[in-house]
Amino acid sequence: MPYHRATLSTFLIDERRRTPSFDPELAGLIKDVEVACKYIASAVSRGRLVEEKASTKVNIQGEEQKPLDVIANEMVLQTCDSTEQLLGVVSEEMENPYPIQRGRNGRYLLVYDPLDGSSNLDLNVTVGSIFSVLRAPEGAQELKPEHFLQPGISQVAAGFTLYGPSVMLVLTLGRGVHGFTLDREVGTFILTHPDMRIPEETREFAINASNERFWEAPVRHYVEECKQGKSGPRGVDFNMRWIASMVAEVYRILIRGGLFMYPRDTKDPSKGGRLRLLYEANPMSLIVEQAGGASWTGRERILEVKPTALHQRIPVILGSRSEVERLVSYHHAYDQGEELSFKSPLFANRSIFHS
Ligand code: AFP
Repeated sequence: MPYHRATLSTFLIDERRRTPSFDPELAGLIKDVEVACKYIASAVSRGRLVEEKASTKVNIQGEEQKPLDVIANEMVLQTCDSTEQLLGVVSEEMENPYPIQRGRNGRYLLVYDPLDGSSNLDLNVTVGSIFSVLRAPEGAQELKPEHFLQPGISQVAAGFTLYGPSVMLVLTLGRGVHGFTLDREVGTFILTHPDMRIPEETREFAINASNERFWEAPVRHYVEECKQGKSGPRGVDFNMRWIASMVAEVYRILIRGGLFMYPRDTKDPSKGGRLRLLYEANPMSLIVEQAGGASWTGRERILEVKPTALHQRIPVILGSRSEVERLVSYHHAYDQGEELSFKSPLFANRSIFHS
């Protein structure tokens, strides 16, 4: 029994010792998010046993909600409703921001996707929650949607949970990435994965290949190279993965390295991508960068993108740094009018970062 290991609570106390500027109010807020995640973990593990209690509709994303999407969203709202540190919250499941009544002087904002990958629930596949914490504008007392439109580099904390064979919480406070496993018997998150680093050497990539006809040339080219394996320009065999649950994909990348792509495509050009900038791309990009990886749209570093709308979507290419850089260099070359061909010297071993 690992009695000597840090819990999330002792980790947050230690963080205050290690980093004097660390705000104890932020620690309190993270503890409330932890509680919400435990409630959601419990509901997810009960599956159909709790599902009939929720009424669903089509959400702001135009997607049919699952009962557990609604239950998880309610659990975050109810847990955070008395969080004085919070001015307000926005959720992937709600059209408008939700002001916290007791948080009129709250210095923080919470952004969350209560149940990512919920289309997998019927299959009993790993799903999770994603969250991001931003600073509220100084002196703001009335919550406004534009308060949340901050670039990802402004996040003060980000994390996600996994509701899988074990329940995990992965957290960054902007100083590395740490993984905690829920000891269900005592109801405590234990630090099991300190200082997570994305392995650089990788032979895996993840993309929904059914969208291939809608991809841009650089992505098609990258995937084709990987598929050619040993006999292609990369000279090694790759494995392809697709769980359709971003939390599970990003966790795999933290453990085994690799590339995750939901790139720009022509399927519905009005959307500008599949994944949500505030609820998915920004928190995951902070985690990936803090673990030594990279996260780009293909043309821009995601954390530097200034959001223009709460539910904005964006292309995402994240994972092991050298693979992201390779694919970004292909976008760059393509935009410069260079030929995308395996015969071209561009595809030997070049990147715009290390030419
Ligand atoms: P849901 O939460 O609606 O299941 O969406 C999950 C997600 O945003 C992300 O977690 C997956 O990577 C992606 O969508 C899966 O998309 P596909 O439907 O194209 O597989």
